Amino acid sequence: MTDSIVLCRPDDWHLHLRDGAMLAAVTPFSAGFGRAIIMPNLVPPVVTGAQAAAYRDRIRAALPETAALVPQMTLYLTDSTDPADVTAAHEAGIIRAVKLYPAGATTNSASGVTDFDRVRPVLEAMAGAGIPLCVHGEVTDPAVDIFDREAVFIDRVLDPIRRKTPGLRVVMEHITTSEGVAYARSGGDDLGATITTHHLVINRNAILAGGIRPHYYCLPVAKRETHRLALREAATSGEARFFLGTDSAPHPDSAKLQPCGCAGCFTAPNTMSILAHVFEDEDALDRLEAFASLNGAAFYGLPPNEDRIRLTRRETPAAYPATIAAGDETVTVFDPGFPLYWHLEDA
Ligand code: OTD
Ligand code: ZN
Ligand code: ZN
Repeated sequence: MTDSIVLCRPDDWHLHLRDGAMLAAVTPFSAGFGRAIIMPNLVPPVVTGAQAAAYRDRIRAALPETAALVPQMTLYLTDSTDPADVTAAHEAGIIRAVKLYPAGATTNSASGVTDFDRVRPVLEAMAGAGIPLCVHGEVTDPAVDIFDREAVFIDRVLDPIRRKTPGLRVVMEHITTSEGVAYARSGGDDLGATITTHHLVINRNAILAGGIRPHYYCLPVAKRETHRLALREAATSGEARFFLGTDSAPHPDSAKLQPCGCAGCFTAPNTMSILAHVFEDEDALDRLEAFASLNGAAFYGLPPNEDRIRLTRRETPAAYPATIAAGDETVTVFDPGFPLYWHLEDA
């Protein structure tokens, strides 16, 4: 049995670091990734290049001195985003991508796009400048069943946007369905898809069977088992279009454990150990590096990180905190439901 593997340092192509006390508490847990695409859904959202630059400074201040992490900033696309501000922020090296949230699709997405024709000039400018659009792919139509919202989004929104905007590079964020996998595969090298750690581990039973478990509730919501298996097949395939975006999304327990609890799983502290377990299960440890360290960088036109990490399988499970403190609050760490024998170490 392989008991030690060395990988190029991984990147996290979809990460929520928040702000204030939460930012200070959670950022060190992502410090071992080389790069991370930082989500802009703060309150208020990061909508201008100047706001992204200021947020990047706050992230840098929250990183330990030894951190590898280089934050890759994004702008939150709204109906009134200025195309010139987007291209200027990109040229100045402040932003790596732009994020599209349909209004109301997930946590803090109230300012998202309500009318896709209004953002057409921004999308055209992005296509021209090669700036990727990261897409939260769920319709918000209350008439659509929540388990169908990703598949319906692909047909109603994503495919039309891509057809109308040739050359636009698109990342389907956190795909959760076999339809998402199939659509990602239908594209050329202008289309990528991130897959989270938790969607490789849980299906919807984790949230609902035998009691309601708010810590497994996230958006897009986990689907039935066939979809989880499709995601595992895609992630472990080694195909260049699929790469890691943890979507680690911390919330205080006081906000999750409510009659109307909020969505998000906090996976930053144990992601690499969980992924090694999943890839070992699928007999695909040799493809973990493609998924976590190579494919995303290539999509974004960046070289792989130069340094390396080691994952070692030991008899004693890797320790990680069940909860962490953030100011006066606690945040619960994602529990995969199995012991984590793969320990993350410096190479
Ligand atoms: N999903 N929670 C959050 C974002 C994501 O859709 C997402 O990217 C969040 O809390 O920001 C969640 O469940
Ligand atoms: Zn999302
Ligand atoms: Zn997210």
